[in-house]
Amino acid sequence: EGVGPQEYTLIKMKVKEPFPDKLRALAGKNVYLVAATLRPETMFGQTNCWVKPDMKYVAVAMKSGEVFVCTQRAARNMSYQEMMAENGKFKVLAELTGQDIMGVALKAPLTSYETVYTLPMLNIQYGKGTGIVTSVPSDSPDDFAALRDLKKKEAFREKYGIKDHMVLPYEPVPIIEVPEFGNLSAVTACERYKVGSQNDRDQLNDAKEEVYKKGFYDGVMIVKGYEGQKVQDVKKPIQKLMIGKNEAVVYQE
Ligand code: A2H
Repeated sequence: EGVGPQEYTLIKMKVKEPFPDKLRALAGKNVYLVAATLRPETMFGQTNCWVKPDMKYVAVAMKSGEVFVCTQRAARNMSYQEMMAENGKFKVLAELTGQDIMGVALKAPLTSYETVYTLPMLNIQYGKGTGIVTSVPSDSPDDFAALRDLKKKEAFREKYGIKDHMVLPYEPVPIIEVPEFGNLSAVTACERYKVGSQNDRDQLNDAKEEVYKKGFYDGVMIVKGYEGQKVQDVKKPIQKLMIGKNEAVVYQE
């Protein structure tokens, strides 16, 4: 990683009832899967949440009375950022794996989908962010490739207990126009770099690099209320909007 701290926006994806077994004792509380993103302005295009099936997560008590689900590493970092009752300490309410929360229904901010589901992604790293990633297949090649894998392969869905209705109705949403890439830049980039699946790491890295730079410098919003505004100019205001509605928090590492 580079010098100095990296700032992420943590998107609070609210767990809907009924809670899965491992979270059942927390019923009645506000429980969130918290996803670390560098692209808060893309949250209009969320279609699902990613967790790694065999990764270990914890549900921790926040100062606010809410419960966050993330890696233990991220919980520790949060405890030094004034997010828990006592600095440097965190209270684990439940320990779980990604598989334990697979298929869970969530309410995510800004997206037009009323419910999004928790789905498997195999390339999530433990040592970055919260270990939970929100999915924007219109603008993230990783997300598009992983969602397409699930849509194409029934056996892949079955392996992780994912029902068709959690995946098949969800399509990339046009939210940002990028010159030469159109309004679904990740889809275009995956075609150009011949990304066949989420395991094509070299092709994906090329696709990501190009689309990420172009999107940031030349991307223009097409979402209602932000039409014609540059991505660079709306990133902070959209982050602030979600923070103001208690739908996001800033997190550093
Ligand atoms: B980004 P950086 Cl639309 N493992 O959010 C793998 N990937 C992770 C992760 C983890 N533990 N934690 C976060 N990420 C993803 C949106 C997005 C992102 C778009 C386009 C590009 C993009 C929606 N997914 O990232 O290594 C998250 O995906 C391209 C870099 O810290 C997060 O932002 O630079 C980004 O990677 C953080 O990666």
